[in-house]
Amino acid sequence: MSKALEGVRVVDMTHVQAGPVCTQLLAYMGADVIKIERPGGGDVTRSQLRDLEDVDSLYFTMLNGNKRSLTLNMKSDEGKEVFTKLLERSDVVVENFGPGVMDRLGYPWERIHEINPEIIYASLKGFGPGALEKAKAYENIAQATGGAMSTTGFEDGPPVATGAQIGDSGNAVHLFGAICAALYQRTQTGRGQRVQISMRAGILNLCRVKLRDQQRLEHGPLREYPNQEFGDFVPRSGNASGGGQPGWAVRCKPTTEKGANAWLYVVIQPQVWEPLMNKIGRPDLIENPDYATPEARLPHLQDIFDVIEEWTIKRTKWEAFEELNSINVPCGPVLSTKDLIEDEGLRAEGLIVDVDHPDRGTYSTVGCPFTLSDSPVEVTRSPLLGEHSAEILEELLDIQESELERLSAAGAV
Ligand code: CAO
Repeated sequence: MSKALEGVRVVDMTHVQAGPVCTQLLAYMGADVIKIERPGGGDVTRSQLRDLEDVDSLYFTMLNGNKRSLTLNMKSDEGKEVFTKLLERSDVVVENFGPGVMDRLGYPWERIHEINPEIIYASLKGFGPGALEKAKAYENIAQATGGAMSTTGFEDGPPVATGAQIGDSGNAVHLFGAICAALYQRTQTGRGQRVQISMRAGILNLCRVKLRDQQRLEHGPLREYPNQEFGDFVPRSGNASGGGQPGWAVRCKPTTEKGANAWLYVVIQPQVWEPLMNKIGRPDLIENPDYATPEARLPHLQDIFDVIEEWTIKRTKWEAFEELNSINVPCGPVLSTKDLIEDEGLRAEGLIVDVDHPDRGTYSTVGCPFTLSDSPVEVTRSPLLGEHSAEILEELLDIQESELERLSAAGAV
């Protein structure tokens, strides 16, 4: 069966997390992704957070599956020559270097567009134009500057970063979507274009509802929030959804000595109020005027979740989930990373996948988060550094062994 992006060649100059996750998605969709790396060390993540000596880290292997690796010294004349030819023969080039790096290498957008007017040049930076434009950025800097940290955590505690990598992997998804849109437009115009995203822009997009609440504040307190007092900005609201349906994480019976993650997240839709109160043995609250309607419940949400917790604490999170789910109460157990990686259902779904690697043996990785009925994904391992250099140079640029030796001796590949 064909793949959605079969025939699309991607020059992948990305490193660390945000860029590589984007190009891995392009590769999952069938694009030929050629990862360009500095000879010697390659992407810095190959050797960061290593669990095994001298073996590509899980940080690298889990973000760079399904790609080919070409080593190229972009600061040498020979390396630039090869890169220019690659651009001529490719559809997309992606990079997430610090500000100004591509210009310093001699490849601003104008030059790339001149070399190949059909190529899509996608870049991800920390920030767009303005005061922060020249700043480098990592995950939590994006979360801090895009509105995520100031709205995450509890009111009386410090701002908190999420475990989900919304700045890096989250923006990789934004960039993936933008590249696919540009590829589609090219089918009509025949022209490539420049695609740009900043990590902060992506976070802001994910914080859209918090900006909604910022404007609602002008008309009074946010009554769906558990907070008692409001200033002139959206406060941290713990585990409240702050949305149309109130929710909270309630404690359950621990199953391990440490009791880690013995929690269930419960949402009270209006239509489940009655069955929920019956289930937890509090039918007296159903018609109580302080609790009978969603509006009446707003000032008492904390009391209500305390009452629910008196019931869940006698059950494990899975027992409580089964019982509440059976009466259609939206809820979900708080799952640990151990729960997830050992989950047979996620493996059956192809979301946790085992891959063989020549140096590290088998490792588990995360598969493609979506499915296309006409474009199956087969997850393959990440490449070793420069594993496909000879193959790519011969196949695409007709560079034979003797020339390859010259390039290698010059330190270009
Ligand atoms: N051959 C030769 N040189 C190469 C090369 C190659 N194949 N690939 C990269 N380089 C060089 C670049 O030319 C550049 O050198 P100069 O600084 O001399 O121009 C350097 O390697 C890379 O610079 P950088 O600024 O991208 O890297 P850094 O480690 O200093 O900063 C990061 C890393 C992530 C902070 C920065 O790249 C950045 O802000 N990127 C944009 C935001 C982003 O993606 N952040 C995600 C981080 S994941 O948590």
